[in-house]
Amino acid sequence: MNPLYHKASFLSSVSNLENAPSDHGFEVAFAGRSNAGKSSAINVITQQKALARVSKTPGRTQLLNFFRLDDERRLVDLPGYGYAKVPEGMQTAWGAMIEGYLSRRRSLRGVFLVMDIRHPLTDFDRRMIEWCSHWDLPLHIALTKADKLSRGAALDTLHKVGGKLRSDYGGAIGLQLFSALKRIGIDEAHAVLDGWLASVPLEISR
Ligand SMILES: Nc1nc2c(ncn2[C@@H]2O[C@H](COP(=O)(O)OP(=O)(O)OP(=O)(O)O)[C@@H](O)[C@H]2O)c(=O)[nH]1
Ligand SMILES: [Mg+2]
Repeated sequence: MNPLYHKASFLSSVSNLENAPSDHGFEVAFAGRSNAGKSSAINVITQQKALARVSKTPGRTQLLNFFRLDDERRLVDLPGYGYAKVPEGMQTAWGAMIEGYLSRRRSLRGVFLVMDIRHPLTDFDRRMIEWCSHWDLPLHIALTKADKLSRGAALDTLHKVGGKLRSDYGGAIGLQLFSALKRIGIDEAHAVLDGWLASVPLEISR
């Protein structure tokens, strides 16, 4: 594993883009439905138990949470979408904030979209995929909680979702199995993030 990830530290939580950290360098955003497992994915990818807050109550992360990897690189935990109990006004505000972030954030190098393998490609996921394609943002999808299915069923879902992505959006979207609990797909996720973040020399470890 690139030592960069293990050095991740909390930078800031913001409720609007104006307060986000300076927009330089390279950033990867973790997006997905509420409760899909975004924060858990960030923790296991950075090998830290509680960097991003994991919650049993969906819809808790309403802020953009920035994590610093080094002076030039960050991970961002985006607020989860599509939680039914969130009032409609808040859903609209969510959409505006995410859309603003995706369209204006110049350091954004890619979107890591987390989908619960048992509920892939919801309407909200599709909206996110369309936004990414609209703004030419590289997109990679992790089907997480793969531990909830047998290996065979997980692979079956992987192939079905892959087929749908190809037929609906063409071939440019990465797709993998993932589990924060059983640590499935961590190397694959690191390789994707390395590709998006490693366009400048790695910070020399001190
Ligand atoms: N079995 C299993 N449970 C997981 C996995 N990843 C996350 N969970 C659980 O799913 C729930 C939600 O996880 P979070 O990481 O908080 O999800 P989130 O997408 O950040 O949710 P919000 O911040 O509310 O949008 C928690 O109870 C986690 O423990 C996984 O790979 N396997
Ligand atoms: Mg979260």
